[in-house]
Amino acid sequence: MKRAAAWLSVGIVALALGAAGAAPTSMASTDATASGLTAKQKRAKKKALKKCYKIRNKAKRKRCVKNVNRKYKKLSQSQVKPKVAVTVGVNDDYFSPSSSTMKKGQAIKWVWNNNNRNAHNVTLVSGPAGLTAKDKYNLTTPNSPAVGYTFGPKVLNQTGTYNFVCSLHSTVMVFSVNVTN
Ligand SMILES: [Cu+2]
Repeated sequence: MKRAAAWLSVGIVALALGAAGAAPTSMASTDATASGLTAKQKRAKKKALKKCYKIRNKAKRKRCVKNVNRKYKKLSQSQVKPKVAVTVGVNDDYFSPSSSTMKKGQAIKWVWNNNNRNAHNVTLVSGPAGLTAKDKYNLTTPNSPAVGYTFGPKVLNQTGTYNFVCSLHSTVMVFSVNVTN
């Protein structure tokens, strides 16, 4: 009798642990998909998944679910507006501030001062290792008009230090941002 009771309680503990262990994972995945999708897109995703679950072949069913999840994850990410963490003033002839910090995945934006008389640009001169050529190209402007110009928001996805200059006034117009995890 005693032994049976002990086994029973072990079983209950294991069940409770199992439930507790499963809960965070399912919650996290709901949150991730919920973030950037409209109600209509959420319904479409649900419908697409339902269709997948009807597939008898296990491998095909898995592939179907994977594809649907991937498609809507991509969509949700593309719809999330980046948070502008740093706004940099572009002035005659200095950036303000001249240095800053932000988190990976946040955005930076440059705003030209309305009292400017000089043209300027934003030119990335060095960045974290692993920055792609596309990223580098994407972080440089042509020479601007003196006023009425903005650049960004640009999301920075690599940690490390990005050094910018205005190549027209490169000795005085310098700006660096340190991106952290
Ligand atoms: Cu300049």
